[in-house]
Amino acid sequence: MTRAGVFTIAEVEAMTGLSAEVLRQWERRYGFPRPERTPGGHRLYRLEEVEALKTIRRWLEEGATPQAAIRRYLAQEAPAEALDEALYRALLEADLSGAEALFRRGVRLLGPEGALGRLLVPVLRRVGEAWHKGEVGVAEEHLATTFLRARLHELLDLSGFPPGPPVLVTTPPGERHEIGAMLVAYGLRRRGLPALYLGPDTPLPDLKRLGERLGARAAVLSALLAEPLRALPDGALAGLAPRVYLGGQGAGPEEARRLGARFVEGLEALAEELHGPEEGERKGT
Ligand code: B12
Repeated sequence: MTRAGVFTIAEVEAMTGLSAEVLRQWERRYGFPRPERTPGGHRLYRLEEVEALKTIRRWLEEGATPQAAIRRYLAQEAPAEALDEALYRALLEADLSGAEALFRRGVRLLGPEGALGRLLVPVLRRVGEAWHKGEVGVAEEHLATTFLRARLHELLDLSGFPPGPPVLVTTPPGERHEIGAMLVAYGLRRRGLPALYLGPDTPLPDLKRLGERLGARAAVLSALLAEPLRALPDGALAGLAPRVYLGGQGAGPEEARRLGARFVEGLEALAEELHGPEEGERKGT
């Protein structure tokens, strides 16, 4: 044994009966096990991984394939840190039931907001970045994004809809990145606000009409790109609802002011503003 609780590949071979070649192949193909490396590049396995490999070995003997056995282990017992790698791989291999089990485990271990922030968003960014670099095809990116968006939708549906004048959440015209807006809607609902997620890219006159019809308390727009905002004329967002907020990476305080909206940096600040009285009410008018 090299040091307490850490084992070399030869030791793992002896303890589990799995050959070094199989261990390296699984690491490459399935992202599990994930040994650390010595400065010289030698693999070092933790005790929990060795125990997991023994369990997986038992399932193989019972007739499971390596892929199914590893997914089963990850979905049932893996620590939270191993989930994003496993979910990423499951999605790229179109193993949707494996991906579902991994996401559910994430929700159990991290709670819904933790699973969104620490699992769903990092995996989505990774798939998208791989697509932008041409490492992953459009079809794979669509499948993964559709799956992740559906999980987020599911959580949004389960989060309940508090009573009161709704907060309309969407993205500006021309902006198709919608996950930020969905996360904002979810976060607001968790904070007791009746956020209605409309989908992305809503034409502004339609947004205004719906707001008027429903007596909305506010409209919230999420902008990941700066260009769609720049394309809007001065004051384009003013009067869409009694209060209009703009946030996301593509937005900033100056652009928000030019467009007639208030810039908000984060979810907590937005929820606080929305729970508070309107400016007119604050002054007692
Ligand atoms: C997924 C993705 C897509 C998907 C979107 C799917 C969907 N239905 O949403 C698809 C494939 C459609 C897509 C398309 C494009 N994309 Co894209 N995409 C991404 C990717 C990988 C992830 C974006 C995402 O969803 N992030 C997750 C969310 C949660 O993060 P977020 O938006 O930053 O939100 C956080 C905060 O900002 C905050 N927040 C967000 N909104 C709000 C609002 C308020 C009020 C508040 C308080 C907070 C808040 O909450 C979140 C908490 O973490 C990014 C890469 C990246 N690293 O971000 C590129 C990226 C954004 N895309 C990019 C580009 C260039 C494009 C395209 C132009 C590509 C093309 N040539 O067609 C198109 C544009 C489409 C359009 N017109 O909108 C660039 C943008 C570069 C730039 N800054 O200008 C990026 C950065 C990739 C890159 N490295 O080049 N994309």
